[in-house]
Amino acid sequence: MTITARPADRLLDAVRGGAQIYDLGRLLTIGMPQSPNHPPFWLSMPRRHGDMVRADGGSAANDLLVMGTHVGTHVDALAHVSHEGRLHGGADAADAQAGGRFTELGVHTVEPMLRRGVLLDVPAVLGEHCPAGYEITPADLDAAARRQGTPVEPGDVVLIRSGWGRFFGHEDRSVYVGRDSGVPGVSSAGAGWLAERQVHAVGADTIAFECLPPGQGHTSLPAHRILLVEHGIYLIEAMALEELARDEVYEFTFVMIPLPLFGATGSPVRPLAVV
Ligand code: UVW
Repeated sequence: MTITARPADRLLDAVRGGAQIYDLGRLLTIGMPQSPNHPPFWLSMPRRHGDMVRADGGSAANDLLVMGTHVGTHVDALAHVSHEGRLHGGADAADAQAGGRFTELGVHTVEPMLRRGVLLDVPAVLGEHCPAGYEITPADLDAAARRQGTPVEPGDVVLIRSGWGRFFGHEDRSVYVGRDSGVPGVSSAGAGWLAERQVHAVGADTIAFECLPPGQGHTSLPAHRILLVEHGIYLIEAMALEELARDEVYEFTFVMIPLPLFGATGSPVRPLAVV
């Protein structure tokens, strides 16, 4: 597997201690907010210290993890969404899923990402956090890129901050999920803007990347269709983008390694921004 090496010099700086690393992944905990479309996160400890004490007096604890692959900070593989029975590239979705694994477009085919990353900070343009259900428009994206001086280039990973990430840790998890109130994000027009720029992947600080209009739940996802199915652009959801925005870091080396889960539709990830 070939990995784009352009930002490697900055990574070397990081290894030498000359760069800062931002963790863009959310803590995975039981009860964290997640889309009702997916099975919840569950972790238990079936073996505790003392359950099996070795001859040398040592013992090991271990865990059992059960979770949907689209829970917490995660990447959507191209197999995740079909439209009118077709996956990206035109493959028949029914055929592709027949064996219970997506051999062609599963998340094991998503290469580790080492690319230019750009944060588009929309609240910095609007002067406030995006309200619930707000559709982030191409004009907003243009304005954010212009204000920051970071034009989007082909092959980039573009992270869109709406400000909604502040609700991830809210005691009422339904606020972040936004089933009734809606969630801000791009819709068809914004997805088209990203696709025109031939980006490699996109991400956001929200549960479904795209705008969820109030009262519609997670039922209609046009940006998923445009990006995943029509253009082969990966989606990263539920990202932690607050620290990048706080430090006004808009351009960075983006690093992300999906788990090579053979045939799966997505993977939990812990993306990094290196500056
Ligand atoms: C949602 O379920 C809303 O997100 P995804 O399935 O794209 O991970």
